[in-house]
Amino acid sequence: MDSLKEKFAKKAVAENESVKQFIAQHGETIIGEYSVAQVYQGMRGMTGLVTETSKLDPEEGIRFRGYSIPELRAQLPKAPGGSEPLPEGIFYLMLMGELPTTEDVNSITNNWARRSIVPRHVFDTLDSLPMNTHPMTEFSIGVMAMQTESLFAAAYRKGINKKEYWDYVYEDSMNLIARLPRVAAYIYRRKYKNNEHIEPDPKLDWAANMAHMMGYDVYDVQRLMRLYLTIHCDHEGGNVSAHTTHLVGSALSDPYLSFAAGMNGLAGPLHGLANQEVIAWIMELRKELGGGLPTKEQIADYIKKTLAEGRVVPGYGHAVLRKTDPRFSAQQDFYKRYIKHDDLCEIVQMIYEVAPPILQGTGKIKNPWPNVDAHSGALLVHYGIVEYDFYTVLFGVSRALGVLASLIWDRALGLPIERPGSNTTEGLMKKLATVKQK
Ligand code: NMX
Ligand code: MLT
Repeated sequence: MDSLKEKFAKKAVAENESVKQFIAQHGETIIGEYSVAQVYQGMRGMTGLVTETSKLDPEEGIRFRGYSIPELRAQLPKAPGGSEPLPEGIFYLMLMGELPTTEDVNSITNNWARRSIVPRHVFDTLDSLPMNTHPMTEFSIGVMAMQTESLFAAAYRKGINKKEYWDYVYEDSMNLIARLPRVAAYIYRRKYKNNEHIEPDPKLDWAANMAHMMGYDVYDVQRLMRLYLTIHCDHEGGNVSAHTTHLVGSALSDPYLSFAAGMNGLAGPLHGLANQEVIAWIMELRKELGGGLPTKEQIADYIKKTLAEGRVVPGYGHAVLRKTDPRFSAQQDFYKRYIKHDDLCEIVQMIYEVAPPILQGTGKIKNPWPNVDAHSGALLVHYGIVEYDFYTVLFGVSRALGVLASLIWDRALGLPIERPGSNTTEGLMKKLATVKQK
């Protein structure tokens, strides 16, 4: 058993006991009420899930096991000479609930490097797809093609005790995380770099290897990739990709099937695909103006035009957040600290000044502030990664860390199949009529 798995096993036994006691003691306690509007409007604000890895506060933003992004940028272990955290560290934190040592992080890097070989048929599957397939579709298909490797599915077929589920889900999740950068880079190089591929470098950490296999062997891109893959990893349990992975996993679909399902949700323009939409939207603005830096007035007009056309302003708004997303602020800080001047990043800053009052002025948009996707593309473009259809794949590689750490916990805690109730409009109307009569 690897050392992380051994530590997790001990932790899971204790946590399982404490959850059982909690349910025994407080199982019948009412923790909330919900309205008809919430049932129709995407269950906003209803707590219906337990997710241990992170918690989102509308005003403050995300905390991973209690730690904010600025705290983690300071406290998580870095690569030698590096200044941004290694994503291996946030994975350890989400799984174990405590900050890792440098040794813990190095051990995960080595563990993933050992597991990172992608079977040939996965590349053959990707090679068979038409070149105009969207990278997110390819990513999902790549993950599905790897499902042949699922140890959970194989063990379940033979027959396993429920108590052992988490062990196989852990193995599948670690293998999947280890292999995703290779699959993602393969998609990138096939589509945008003449199908010329780059082998992984076993000496590099997970994020640096991602940059390396995409063809960016410079320190600046490694640094960005470490931050990028850290901050996109989790956003509590209710977002579409996390919730979907959890839901599909609750049917005991293996981690490959569950994660691919989550990625199909991340590929939606209101979720992760917004990162490519932001760049496409800014490029469209620049094209309309014939290039150069737009003025604030031109940006304001463009936002108003977007709204008038019944479109969303990508990168702005959030279902939970009611302030600037700290993931946006972390990227803004990255820009100011390391890049200092770049036209596209300057436009992102100008939009940040201009958009919120206009969005607020509509009277209906609950959060006029930028989310994570408002900034990420501009940083990638700065370093020459201009193929914006690919950006959500990078988001997906990172999101694996959170949703798969959660999936391991789901099975360790023995959570049941998820099956909420639903009603018809007629049924709800009848129910309300009886409530009113009483
Ligand atoms: N531009 C235009 N309209 C918006 C925006 C926006 N950025 N944000 C919200 N609205 C509209 C929304 O469409 C809704 O309109 P209607 O009543 O006509 O249906 C109204 O404002 C109220 O929506 P909210 O309650 O404020 O937002 P909701 O929780 O429904 O949706 C998002 C949240 C994130 C889907 C929404 O803000 C949005 O579409 N943003 C743009 C897309 C985006 O950036 N998504 C990325 C989210 C982060 N991620 O990576 O997943
Ligand atoms: C996310 O990172 O999943 C997004 O911000 C969407 C969300 O939290 O609903």
